[in-house]
Amino acid sequence: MLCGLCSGVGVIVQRQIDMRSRRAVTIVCVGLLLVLGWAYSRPVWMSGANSDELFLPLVVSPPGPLEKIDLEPFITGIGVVTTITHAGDNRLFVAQKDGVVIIIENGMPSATPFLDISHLVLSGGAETGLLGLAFAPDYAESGVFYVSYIDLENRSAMSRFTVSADPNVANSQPELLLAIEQPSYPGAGNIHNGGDLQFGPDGYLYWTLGDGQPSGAEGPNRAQNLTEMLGKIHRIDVSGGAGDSADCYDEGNGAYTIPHDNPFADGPGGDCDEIWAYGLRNPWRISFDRITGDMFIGDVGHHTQEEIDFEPSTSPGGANYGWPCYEGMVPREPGLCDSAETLVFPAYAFAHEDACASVTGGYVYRGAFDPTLYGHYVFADFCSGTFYAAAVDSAETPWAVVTTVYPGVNPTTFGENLAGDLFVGTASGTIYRVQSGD
Ligand SMILES: [Ca+2]
Ligand SMILES: [Ca+2]
Repeated sequence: MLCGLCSGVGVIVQRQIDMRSRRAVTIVCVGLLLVLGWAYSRPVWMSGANSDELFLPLVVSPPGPLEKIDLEPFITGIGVVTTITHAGDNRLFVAQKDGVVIIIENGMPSATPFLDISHLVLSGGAETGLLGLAFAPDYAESGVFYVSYIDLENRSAMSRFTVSADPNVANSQPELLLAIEQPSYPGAGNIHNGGDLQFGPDGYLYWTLGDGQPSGAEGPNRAQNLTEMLGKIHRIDVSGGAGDSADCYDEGNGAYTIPHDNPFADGPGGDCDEIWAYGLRNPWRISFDRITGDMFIGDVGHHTQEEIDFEPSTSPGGANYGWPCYEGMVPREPGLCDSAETLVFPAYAFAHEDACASVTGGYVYRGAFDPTLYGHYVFADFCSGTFYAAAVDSAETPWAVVTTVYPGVNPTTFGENLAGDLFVGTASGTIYRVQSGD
């Protein structure tokens, strides 16, 4: 269309001026179009602006293949990071293991915490503390958000909170919805607690709970037992919508409902109606792809395998991810499960190469800032500092995976801002921006 416009101008000019002038006008016109074309087609990063600003529609040339995962320091000197998320605006909310949530805005951490529930949280153990934070989809109107943590009774607890009249400070009075007893073992303490909270594209709240079993100890097969909550992913309705009553909780007010199509909903007693998926050991960080709605689960392994489970957005729920019958793809106690045909095996698994490996599930990058990283699910190994990027938009299976190792970086959690920029939090209190490198 632009070329046609230029020709049209040229024709009009042709009737009015001599050949030399026509040539000069044509050169100027083509030059203008080239400049306009560059302005509209340049990559986003050339604009020098933050990716949370609005842009004109872009025509970006196809990116080259991802070669390296780059970490750019974003914030340092905070506590152990367990959740990075947003509330539907430009602020980044960072939950710390000790029970404090801070806001990062314009690259600066807030001086005053958004929330401090350190007096409600048992955070002394390796895997205890404030573990999950999720803002209601209607947060801008309701001011409601949810926090999961290990409470002073050593239980997995989930509470509702509200924001105060100051948008940067929350009320610290919890409304305890439910709390679940957690086993504790001498020498190991209270571990494998899961604790992630995410709202799905269906508006329901998903909560992960590990099976609570310490490494090296045999015990009850909780992950396959549908009458208890541990070793599962739960799906509940906290919006006040119609649904069945809460079923399995040890403490709390049970002020949530069970979606009618939850896969094991059988009314009071029997199976726990809250369960969405089972057969999980320690689902440490789940996420939903903001474009496809697919769910990605990082499930921490035992002695041999770490795994990423993939659940398509079309899933009706009820998937059995196989623990403790299989660890990754490796049989462990297959007799504890129904036949292998009934199980969902990992989309990706990696073997332990030394004594320590612990997967931290991540996110599919869907931001506009980095076209090379777009469509990659980024996750990591807490122990070795290995970062993985799996090309999940590709039709190829298994996924093509790029790895980059950052020794000494212990990634604890990933998170997105509103624009889809990807961040990783660490045990040392540094948050990095995750991007493609070369
Ligand atoms: Ca039931
Ligand atoms: Ca599994």
